[in-house]
Amino acid sequence: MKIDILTLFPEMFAGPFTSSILKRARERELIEVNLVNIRDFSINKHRTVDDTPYGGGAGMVICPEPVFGAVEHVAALRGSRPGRVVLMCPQGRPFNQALALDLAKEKHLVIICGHYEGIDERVRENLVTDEISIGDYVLTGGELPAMVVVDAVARLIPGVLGEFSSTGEESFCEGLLEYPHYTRPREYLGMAVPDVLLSGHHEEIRHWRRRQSLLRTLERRPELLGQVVLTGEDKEIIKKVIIDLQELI
Ligand code: 4GM
Repeated sequence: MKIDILTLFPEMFAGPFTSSILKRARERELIEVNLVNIRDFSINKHRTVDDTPYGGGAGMVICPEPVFGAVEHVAALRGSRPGRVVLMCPQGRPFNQALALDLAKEKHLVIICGHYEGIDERVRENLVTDEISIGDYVLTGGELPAMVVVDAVARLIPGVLGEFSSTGEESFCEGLLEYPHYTRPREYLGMAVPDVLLSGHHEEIRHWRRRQSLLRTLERRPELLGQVVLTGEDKEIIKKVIIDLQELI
């Protein structure tokens, strides 16, 4: 996958993209990340990219010309229009695992990182295909959100996590939260690993993990359960939880 990131601060991406799994994915050419400085497409000699808002008010707005120029540049570089042009912004659609899976199908992504009070509306209307938010909070720029999206998408590309790993067994893939994990030692400061995990009974372990996933989801994120297809086993587990709870009242 080719990812072009349009930003005023390309240096911010150095850490995450030159470490760990994203570094390896780039080395193996499973992803190609190209950082484009929006300032290089400024149309004035002072290299400015922002201006005061029409109608007045505080703050600055990113002008349309440098952003259109930067998108034209990446389209020419790639030889075609990008599949999706994403704008990271607090008003966007909430980012989640389903959207990451959808974006992971694309051959070419463009991500625009805004700043200041925002970006000229004509960029949104004519260039952007997807406005995405990583959460209900405002940041100083779209760079950290872009890194979050690239990380979540890249790990879904075959080969990025290694040849045999699966991205399917963990939180959100099935819509449930993940079960607890343990490794050695068997006992640490008096805290023991649950016996069932040491039992070697694969079926019991699978059932325990499923139950833990359901309990965690019920307790922490009950709204997620509305979107999950529950199996017969799941329904039995939940019924039993309800009966156990009723005994307490
Ligand atoms: C306004 C318009 C994204 C502000 C475009 C970006 C939070 C998020 C910005 C922009 C951002 C988010 C920059 N803050 N919640 N600030 O995903 O890029």
